[in-house]
Amino acid sequence: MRKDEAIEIVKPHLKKERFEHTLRVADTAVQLAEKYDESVEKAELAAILHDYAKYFPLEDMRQIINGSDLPNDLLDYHHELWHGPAASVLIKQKHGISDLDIRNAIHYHTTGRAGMSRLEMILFVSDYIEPGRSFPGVDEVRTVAQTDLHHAAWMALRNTIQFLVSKHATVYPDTFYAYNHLTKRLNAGGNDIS
Ligand code: DGI
Ligand code: FE
Ligand code: FE
Repeated sequence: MRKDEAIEIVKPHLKKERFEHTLRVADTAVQLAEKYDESVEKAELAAILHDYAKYFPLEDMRQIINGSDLPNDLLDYHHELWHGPAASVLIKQKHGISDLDIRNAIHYHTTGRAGMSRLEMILFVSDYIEPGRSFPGVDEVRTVAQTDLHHAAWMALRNTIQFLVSKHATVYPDTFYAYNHLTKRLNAGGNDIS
């Protein structure tokens, strides 16, 4: 699918700010794909489509999740976690995108997961560091993303877990699995991640 076709699909479903966020995530994902030798086309397409289902009615997302192979335990967690998995199903069913790496990048863009592919990490980090984001600590993640994608993904996961815990929010298991996986990897590599 071409970039302009993907934009036409998502644009009617996104508010203005969310559409602008989407374009910034796409720019960031292209930059990271160039840096880390990933397909620029895949990174751009995954980024354009990643928040496709963000404003779908909760009932629609619930139905998509129930009617698919997606884990039903998603429905026991915050509905913010539903839009990535729902979009990964929709882009295949409605728009014929079957590339599994693109679909996984979209599926896991909110939670992360253990053993993310390079494309998955590029989208995960791009969504976190795009220039419109102002989370505490985001500048540090932006800097690290220029030299170490795994470390940047680890920092984004750490910050998100800390943020969720500070709000007494639940944390979806995949987010912990992603964090643990990258922690082991970084420790094994002798990186100082203290
Ligand atoms: O859709 P975006 O706003 O661009 O970003 P996103 O898809 O990363 O959604 C982030 C929101 O999801 C953020 O407000 C935190 C929330 N969230 C709720 N529960 C979890 C969670 N994020 C993660 N990683 N894990 C959770 O369990
Ligand atoms: Fe999202
Ligand atoms: Fe997003």
